[in-house]
Amino acid sequence: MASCQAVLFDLDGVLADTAALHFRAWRRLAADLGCTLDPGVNERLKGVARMAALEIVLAETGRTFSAAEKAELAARKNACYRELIRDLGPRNLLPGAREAIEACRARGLAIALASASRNAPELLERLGIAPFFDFVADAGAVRRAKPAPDIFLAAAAGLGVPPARAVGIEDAVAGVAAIKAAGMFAIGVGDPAVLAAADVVIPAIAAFDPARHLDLG
Ligand code: B16
Ligand code: MG
Repeated sequence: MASCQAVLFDLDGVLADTAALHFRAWRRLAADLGCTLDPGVNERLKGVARMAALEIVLAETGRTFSAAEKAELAARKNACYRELIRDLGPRNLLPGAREAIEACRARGLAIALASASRNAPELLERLGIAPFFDFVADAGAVRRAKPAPDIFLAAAAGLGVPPARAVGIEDAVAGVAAIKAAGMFAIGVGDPAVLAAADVVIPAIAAFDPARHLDLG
């Protein structure tokens, strides 16, 4: 890999455990529809944009829904999720998340967020880390969601860094696929068996060490 100039962070599951809150909101929606979501479904929902995630949840119900019903169900899930994130604060950052960001900044690396969540800007504010980010890619503005590379390419472009000089950090299978499709070095956070497509896998963001995991030239 060419020497690294930028680090592109995913949010849910990397910097904060909001994946669990997304799943709670999806579970509540499924329960309203008379269906119980298996924890295994959560892995498939991670990093997946809202409407695509809704399709995964609705498939579990075995029922069909009109476009208008789907729009209402997605809005209902988002309202529930927003209720769940209302009280989040800096204490909800995953251990080592702030230190990982600070370590990158201390080495002069540019930092961007490449989250699929349209709630990401609000989350960064609540978590108290918004000022650290040089650029936040707009999940609502990209044409194709993860596993397409669009959000990571938008993040690198926003920083003015070539994709080959950027590193992405992701917890989701769809996210790692997006980083690789963007031509970037991928650091997976989680289980190496699940994130087999990543270049390096660390168990949690607390294990991230720029000096060890990045080519700093
Ligand atoms: P929203 P990430 C993703 O965030 C979540 O992992 C995924 O579960 C969620 O469906 C998606 O954001 C969309 O979120 O409904 O808030 O726009 O992991 O890419 O930071
Ligand atoms: Mg994620």
